[in-house]
Amino acid sequence: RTANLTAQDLIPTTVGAVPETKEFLQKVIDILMDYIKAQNDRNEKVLEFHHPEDMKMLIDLDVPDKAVSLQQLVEDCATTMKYQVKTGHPRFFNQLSCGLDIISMAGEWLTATANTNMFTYEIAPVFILMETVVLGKMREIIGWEGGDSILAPGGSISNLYAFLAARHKMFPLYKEKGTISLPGQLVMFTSDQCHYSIKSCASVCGLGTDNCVAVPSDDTGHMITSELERLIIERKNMGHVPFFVNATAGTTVLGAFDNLNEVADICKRHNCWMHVDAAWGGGLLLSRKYRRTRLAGIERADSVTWNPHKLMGALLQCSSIHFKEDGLLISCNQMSAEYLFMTDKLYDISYDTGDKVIQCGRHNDIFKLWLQWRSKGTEGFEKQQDRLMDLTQYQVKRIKEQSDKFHLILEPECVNVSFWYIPKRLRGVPHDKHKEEELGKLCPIIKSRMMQKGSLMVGYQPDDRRPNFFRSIISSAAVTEADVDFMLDEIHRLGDD
Ligand code: ABU
Repeated sequence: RTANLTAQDLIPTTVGAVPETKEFLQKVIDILMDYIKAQNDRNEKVLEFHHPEDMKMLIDLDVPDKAVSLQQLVEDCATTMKYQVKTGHPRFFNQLSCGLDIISMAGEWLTATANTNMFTYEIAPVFILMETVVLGKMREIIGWEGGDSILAPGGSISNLYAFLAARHKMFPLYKEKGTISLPGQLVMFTSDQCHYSIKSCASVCGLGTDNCVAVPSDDTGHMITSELERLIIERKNMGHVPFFVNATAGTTVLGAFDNLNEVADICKRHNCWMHVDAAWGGGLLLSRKYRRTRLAGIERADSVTWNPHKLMGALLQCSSIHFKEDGLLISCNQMSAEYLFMTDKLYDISYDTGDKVIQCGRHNDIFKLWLQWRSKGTEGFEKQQDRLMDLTQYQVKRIKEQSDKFHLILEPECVNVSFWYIPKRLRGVPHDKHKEEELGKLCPIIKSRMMQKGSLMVGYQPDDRRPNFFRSIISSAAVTEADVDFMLDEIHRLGDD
């Protein structure tokens, strides 16, 4: 039936078109189920790679003047999914956010169906209450009583909210008077391994990136805290105003956790706001074992970024920013637009969260997380975190058992594993800078082969100390020990010439 119909023949334009609408949606669900089945089939490719110019020939991307049929739309959906990288495939180790949690996905469908905005209780009553409950629970897990939080569009924006609140807390006149109200040049500090969004705060908020001081890290990616203190004092002696320190709990490349207690001591001594960017490592707060060993001291922070769309496996996107002190978000960001945030409403307007943020429209990122949390319980999340860390240890063990073929760069603290593949010609050659250069040159070659074959995806990058090296990520519940073995065996197959 869909062959001759268009969107005009469905609800709402055609009243009573329930069977037609259902048939169309059922066809979309069939495509979706085919995708999920293929994604979980290890005989299927992770991706079917085509260069952009070739891809343009494989899918009709035109947005035409005349409506296409429903049948064509169904085919468009199938073609689109055919060429999408299967980020939930058990052999996708490329990105920090991956996997496909079915319950979270179901939440996302219903979220799309509800199609509401998160700025007022008036139009999103249940979702707003869910946000209150889940974010409150997350603050409790961080170790705070009270406080305030919001879901933001990604970790970078969450970090920006932390910066804005810190500046507002310490220099409240800034909101109305701007830079003239500041006592001098504000300076912020973060390790040279931090996510680039921290530096971006300095550029976006008028400090200039020269006033985002990169604190050196050690060989394993941790901020050298004695250097942090030295640099704060150095800037103070220059007449500057250090006010904000970011500690990273789970760096993007190496997965390192800064020493939060040491950073907290320094912030206290120098009256700086302490922010923890735990966008990546925050999930480990749910594990008693790893909270103790990786995140001790996080409760001493003033603000924490934590992305459930990473280690917790909530669907993209789902990022949260938390504050120890209640009231700061609203006081910092409120603009009191009267067409939305009337003060004489029927209900308690403290539930209108929209004026706490600098955006107006806010996507509903809570329902998928709330539903997922109920489906697992906090205990289920703990097991999930421990399992991901166990699999990472398994990978480390397998790398060490094949030390002729693989070189482990450091013992991982998170689920990032940094390593090189050693081809036949370099086995037994002493490890030095020259050998590292040669190993680095192989990474893009192996990566391009895996993408063309479609069998695997693992990322690589250089850092300040090393040329290119592989960084694999295990953050999907689909991954097993056999997939970890496949990853290493496949890199060997692709690189051994
Ligand atoms: N925002 C960090 C994500 C980067 C990654 O997936 O590798």
